[in-house]
Amino acid sequence: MWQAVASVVGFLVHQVSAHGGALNYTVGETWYPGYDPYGPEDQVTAPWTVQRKWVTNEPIFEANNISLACNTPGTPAVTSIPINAGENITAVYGSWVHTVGPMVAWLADCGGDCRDFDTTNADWFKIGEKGLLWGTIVDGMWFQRQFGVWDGTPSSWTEQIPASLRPGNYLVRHEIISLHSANKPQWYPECAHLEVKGTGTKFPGKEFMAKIPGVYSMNQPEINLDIYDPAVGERTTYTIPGPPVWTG
Ligand SMILES: [Cu+2]
Repeated sequence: MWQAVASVVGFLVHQVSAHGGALNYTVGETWYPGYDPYGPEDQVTAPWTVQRKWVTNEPIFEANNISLACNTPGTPAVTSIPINAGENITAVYGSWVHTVGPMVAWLADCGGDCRDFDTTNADWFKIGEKGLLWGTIVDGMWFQRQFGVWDGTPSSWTEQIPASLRPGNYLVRHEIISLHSANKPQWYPECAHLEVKGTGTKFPGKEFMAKIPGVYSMNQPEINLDIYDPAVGERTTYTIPGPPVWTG
């Protein structure tokens, strides 16, 4: 129960600062508390810690920042979220306030124990992404806008672990890219450790893989844009950068 209390305290802090991140995860009815950047320091060694450490809910502004992988400092979690291939994982945020930009969920195979895994070696693949649902870039319905419920309750984002994925230890990375500041994209990434179970045998090929940092750059018009320029903001399509989503 004290874990739930810690999350509520963190949630209040996040509302005040108008930024945020993935604070908790759910699989079915089971809750897994994440690392709270405004919680006690001993979380980092607590036996329940499933999320890589992050120390501020401020965004990352640079496409080539090494912290783009798993935030700052992104040091390993203690344990993992058990999940069967084919099940859904939900990332639960505090009350999310930004409204424009894509959200992408990624996995990377740790090739062994995720506690020993350095993300500079990671090959990331997408398992889900959420972009512009309808309307225009500047004021249309992005999933990011719909997901921010504005009534003080948490925002939830659900994606499926592909049913045919081979079992193993994986990082899951939830990323929100906020594009409301002209030509100044904001990244909000957090990672957790997963133990994927099941009888799957598949793994995505190279065409689905990306390096992070590496997949984004300020040369991409989907990343470096001014949504308040009508030539950009009035468009009704937005292509999420990076490789295609792998669905198994
Ligand atoms: Cu913010």
